Amino acid sequence: MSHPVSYRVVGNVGVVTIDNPPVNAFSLAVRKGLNDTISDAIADDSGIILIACAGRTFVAGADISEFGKPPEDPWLPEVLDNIENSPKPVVTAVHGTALGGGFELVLASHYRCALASAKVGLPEVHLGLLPGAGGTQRTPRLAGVEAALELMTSGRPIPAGKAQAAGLIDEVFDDDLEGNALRWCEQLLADGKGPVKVSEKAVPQVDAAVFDGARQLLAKRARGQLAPFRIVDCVEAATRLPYPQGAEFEREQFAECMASPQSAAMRHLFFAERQAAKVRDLPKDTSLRNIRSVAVIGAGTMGGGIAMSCANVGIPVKLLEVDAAALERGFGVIEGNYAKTVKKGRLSQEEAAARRGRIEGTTDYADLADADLVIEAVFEDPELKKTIFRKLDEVCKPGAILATNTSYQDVDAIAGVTNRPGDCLGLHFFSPANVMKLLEVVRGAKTDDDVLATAIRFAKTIRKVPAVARVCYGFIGNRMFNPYIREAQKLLIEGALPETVDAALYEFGMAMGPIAVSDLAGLDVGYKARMALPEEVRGDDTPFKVADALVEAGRLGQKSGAGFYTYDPETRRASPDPEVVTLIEKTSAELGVERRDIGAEEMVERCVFALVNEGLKILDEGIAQRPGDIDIVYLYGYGFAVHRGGPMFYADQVGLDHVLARVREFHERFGSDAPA
Ligand code: 3H9
Repeated sequence: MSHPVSYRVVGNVGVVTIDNPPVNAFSLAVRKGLNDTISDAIADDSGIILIACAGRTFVAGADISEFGKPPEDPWLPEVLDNIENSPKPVVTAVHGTALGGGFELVLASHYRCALASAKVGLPEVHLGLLPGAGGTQRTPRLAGVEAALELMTSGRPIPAGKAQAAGLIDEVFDDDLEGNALRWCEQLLADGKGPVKVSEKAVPQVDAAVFDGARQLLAKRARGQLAPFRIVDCVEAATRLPYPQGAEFEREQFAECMASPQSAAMRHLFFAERQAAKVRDLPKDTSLRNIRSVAVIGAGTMGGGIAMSCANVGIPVKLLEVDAAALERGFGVIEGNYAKTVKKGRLSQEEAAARRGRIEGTTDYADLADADLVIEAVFEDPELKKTIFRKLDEVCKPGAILATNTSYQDVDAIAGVTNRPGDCLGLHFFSPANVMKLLEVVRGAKTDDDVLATAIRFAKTIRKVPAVARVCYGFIGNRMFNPYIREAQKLLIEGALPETVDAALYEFGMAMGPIAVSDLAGLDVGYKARMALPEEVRGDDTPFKVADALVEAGRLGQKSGAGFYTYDPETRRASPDPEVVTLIEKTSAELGVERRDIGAEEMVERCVFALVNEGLKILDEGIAQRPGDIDIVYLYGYGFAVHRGGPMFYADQVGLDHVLARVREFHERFGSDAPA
């Protein structure tokens, strides 16, 4: 491999170029190369040093694939300190994204410029880490404490213009980064500007309440996570300690985060997300079909959300409903959603109008003739779906991709009613579809390779995270969710209460407990889905006795104001309901179950290991390609705690022997599913 760091002199400027595709990460070779090249540049006749990158982006940070391996010198903080200590001024020029260690390099340089299109940020928190090469100490010195806290605890990159306004970037150029940066370097020299060390600047002082406020906010926003709180500690240290001691403190915190199971989990998810978009047996050169227009059938919550996801990225959508009234209702919801986003200040009125304008209503199938992709999103009636696919087969142009948004039905049977099963597949969105990031791409037995590859690219185009599943009842996500919910229901009958089960799983890190989720989804939805199943698939209904009694009493969950909990009509706040306790106790008595105290640990193990057990069966059957794909489904579709790494990674962390022993025990004692 050619050297990833090169050097040339242009006029008075020593130009250092980092070229380490794909994202110029700080691998060992880059760290060594940069260190050596800077020493050479300091020693030669150039008057000023410019660091820039080749390829599509500036440095995207430390090389994450090296994490967890024994560290090798030179260490990034050392390289950056050498740069800051250069007797010649050092300038950095950013294009693409300067992230993590990449942005820390920018902060360690003396002058900073960027293209207007560039973004900078410190996203380490998403890897369970904190900026460990001076970022926590230098950022508040330039941008102040509050801006630094926001940048690092959110991990969200900001555009160059905003970074300039915050004092993190000095000059922003619209184009010709190299030309402009070289001219700026010559100007700095002509003006007699020398090195300006950020580490020598004072940190603007703030009231201690700022840190308390940040911790309180994070207790909600980053519940259970270690790194965000350590970031606050580091910034607080920056306000108290001189730079060298502050940097030392940062390094200790970084090392602790790096060694934590949380960071291992989040690093796993980083790579798993990128892997999930790859299909093992799909040839690399698989051609792609163009998706320039989409049609969505059904303007309900799902169809409307899918239409918005497409319109939001500029794809024109035809939205089909049975009649004008249904269309009007659907558009009412879509317009309401856009209006809410505008009200929150996240979208301009003009942009909202443009997005809405891309969605055109129709009641005529003939209008779908030109669509490149049609997504059927009507309710879960297999016969209705088949009727729709027969119509699509008649009207759609050759080469159009036909997708069903079914949550659990047989995609092959639906594709089988058409004369083009190769063009068919499942695209399973999660509700609300305009918000949730997961897209389960369901590969039918006959789905053509290019259809699958196109669907994966389409998922990325509409800013979703794809995970590929084969056909089975419920695919990856919902199939695993069934045993999870069943265990939660059984816990109620054995002695737990809705709020204790939910509290245990919430504490574990789930976005919501399983009972609250059932109420949110609608208890009738699960009820109807189970009733529609053939007896042999349906299994034993006993665990659902309480849920079914609630449905029969008209308590359908949040939407009817009462389910396992009762809901305040204004705030939707859930409260435990003594009537439900009575019903649960009555059900236990009827089933002859002696209620017992159940600890939080057992509740978590019963529910989470049920997920893991089904996940292993899914892997065994080849429904999912890899454990990481399952983790991605659970992270983005079901609110599984990011710092646990997903159910399969969590199982590895606690030990598969332990999981197997407990699943066996639960199977024998409580009739839980048999081990995979
Ligand atoms: C850090 O810096 C710690 C320091 O504070 C302290 C150290 C002491 N390393 O995402 P893409 C790979 S922590 C290794 O598909 P995009 C990625 O796996 C780091 N590999 O492209 C993929 O590989 P493959 C803080 C990396 O255009 C390929 O590059 N930095 C790294 O959609 C393309 O990636 C971050 O957290 C890396 N740092 O997005 C930034 N980054 O092709 C993480 C990417 O085999 N990176 N790869 O699947 C990103 O956010 C996005 O990759 C980026 C490009 C926005 C840069």
